[in-house]
Amino acid sequence: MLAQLRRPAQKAAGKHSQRLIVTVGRAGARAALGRGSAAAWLPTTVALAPTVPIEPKRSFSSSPSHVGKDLTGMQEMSGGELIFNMLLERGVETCFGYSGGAVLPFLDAFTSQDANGEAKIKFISATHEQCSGHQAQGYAKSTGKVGIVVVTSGPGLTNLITPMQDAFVDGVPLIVFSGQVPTSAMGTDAFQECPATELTRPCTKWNYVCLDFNQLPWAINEAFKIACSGRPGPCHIDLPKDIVSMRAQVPNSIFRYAPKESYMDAPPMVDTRQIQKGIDLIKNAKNPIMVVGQGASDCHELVRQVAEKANIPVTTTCHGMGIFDERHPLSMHMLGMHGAAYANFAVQQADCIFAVGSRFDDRTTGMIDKYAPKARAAEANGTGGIVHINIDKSAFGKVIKPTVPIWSDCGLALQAMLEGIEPSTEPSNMADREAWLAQCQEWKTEHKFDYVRAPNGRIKTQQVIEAINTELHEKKIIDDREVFVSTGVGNHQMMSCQFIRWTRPRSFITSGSLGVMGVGLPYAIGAQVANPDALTILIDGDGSFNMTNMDLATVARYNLPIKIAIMNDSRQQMVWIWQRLFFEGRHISVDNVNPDFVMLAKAHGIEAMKCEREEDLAGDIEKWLKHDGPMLMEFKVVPDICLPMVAPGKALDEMIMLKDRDAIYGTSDEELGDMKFEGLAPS
Ligand SMILES: Cc1ncc(C[n+]2csc(CCOP(=O)(O)OP(=O)(O)O)c2C)c(N)n1
Ligand SMILES: [Mg+2]
Repeated sequence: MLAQLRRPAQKAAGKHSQRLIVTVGRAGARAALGRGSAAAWLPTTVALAPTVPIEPKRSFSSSPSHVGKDLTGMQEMSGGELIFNMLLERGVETCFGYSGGAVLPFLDAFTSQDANGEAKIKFISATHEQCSGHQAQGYAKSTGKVGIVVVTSGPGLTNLITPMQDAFVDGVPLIVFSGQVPTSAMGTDAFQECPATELTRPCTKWNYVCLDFNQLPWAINEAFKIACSGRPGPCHIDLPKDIVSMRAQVPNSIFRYAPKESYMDAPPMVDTRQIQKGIDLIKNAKNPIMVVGQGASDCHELVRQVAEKANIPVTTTCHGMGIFDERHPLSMHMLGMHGAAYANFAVQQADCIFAVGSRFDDRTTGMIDKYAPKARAAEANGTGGIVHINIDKSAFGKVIKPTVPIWSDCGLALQAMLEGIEPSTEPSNMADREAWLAQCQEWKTEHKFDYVRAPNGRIKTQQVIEAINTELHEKKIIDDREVFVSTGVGNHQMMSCQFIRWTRPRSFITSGSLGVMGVGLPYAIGAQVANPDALTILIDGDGSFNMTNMDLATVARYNLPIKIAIMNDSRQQMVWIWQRLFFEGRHISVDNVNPDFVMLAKAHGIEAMKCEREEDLAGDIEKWLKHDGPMLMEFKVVPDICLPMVAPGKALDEMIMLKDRDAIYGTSDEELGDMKFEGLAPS
């Protein structure tokens, strides 16, 4: 891998080591406006100016508004200033990151201030680059805007691999800028050198190392376009120190106002034949259900209109939570491995599955061979099947083969379907639909999320989350202001899905696909920075919190009023359960030796309290949520199993239910249940 990098890098180093000042010509400006290609950029119109020493001076000031700006002529600036000014034109207000030698020439541009002495782009410094990456994801997940991360070379960049892969699989728009050693040192195993683009290739939609000053504007345009177009995802630009330090005459026209619409690829044209096929299938189905994923985050109003007009029950994935208000009578809440039994029953019994912006992640299908048997049978006799809207063509058939694939932006497709979607008024069909909706309601009542209370007035994670939910809804907090909830990964995460009634898209900030423990605190920081007036709540596991709790320093530094709840069960309980069920109760590496979380928070100057009794729960939660400023509440909880649960190798509707709890979990930690499991533990 390194050998591959060395050859071009060393060649490039030779080519550029003499050049200190260049003039970016018109071809460059063309490409910067998004109409050129890398090839159009390269040196034909680059004129070498006399060599001068690199000076740490800044001469260019940019404003995010194009109005009244002189776009003719040229100005001298460094590579770092060029990137910074392009970010401003793209409306970037906040970046996340960490310092380091190789990135200093770029970082220096962030000291730039407006007329009021405010930073033109706010720079949020974290305690670890992984935290910066997850913060930028929290920012992007909660707003739909691109998250920007700036880190140094070597370890700065390697610490970002997890956030990049997390963003890749969760479809989060992210642009990472990493410093790199000077081109003359690349490939020599120089101090803090790593083969950056080689490392990030598999976990980005696109990456690039700028070996020439002239490539900078083009690379930035590409990164914004690719991160935001189609299914969003991460891009990475590696910035050798000499390229970013270099000063050049740059055409002002590069800094033309650039809203999202100017650089994003247009969505695919809606294919009206596929739309009609989808409408026909849904209209005539007797037992349809909508499965809504995060791809529909920006068209929640249309999701509601379609569901109501077609009179179809709606279930969501964990990233789709809140796109369809869970208080709506048609809501079947979350489906999947720890989803609602009623949602899973409905999917397996449906003759038509209408998937909107979801990708059939294995956590939502159970065993593929046994998925949606009724819809498959209906497909075979032409009366139903699977209608799948997705903007990512590769999602079709990756896991589940659709009867009708609709390659489209979800909003455009739903808009096109809205008019014709009402159910067929054939009397037999009407009666079937009524019966289906009644059946769904019956399942919903019979199998609502529940748990067994802890003895002796002690509390459980489910109970704490239920009480937080009660406070949010009964006091109408969730109606009066925006509320974001982030989590770590484990039982507390799934229990948050189960016991909070979600009402708005993008309000649940979690690591759905990579399942990264430790994301909760930095995600919450990113969401709070992006939405300063919102109530941001972190519901974390003790194990997950231990992975990044040093980022309490970031909460304190920026005085972010995040409300942190630690579900302290002294265990990595989700994995503890798998050991109990699938490894005959042999436990290893799942006990947590925890710090005193209250003292830890106080050491950072953050208010903190502990709650362990049922009678204190409601009052403590009220106090905690009302606190002016950040506050940590440690809930000392009795560990439990998260049910329902689709065991591995089982169909979506073959769940371990609450009534099976004693048989599998036993009645105490020492006493195992009798139920034996076959197959592998979940991963
Ligand atoms: C970085 C990382 N390492 C390991 C895992 C595997 N894993 C999944 S859940 C879990 C336990 C989580 O413990 P905790 O945060 O305390 O949550 P709980 O299940 O106790 O609520 C582990 C170790 C993971 N998801 N992420
Ligand atoms: Mg735990």
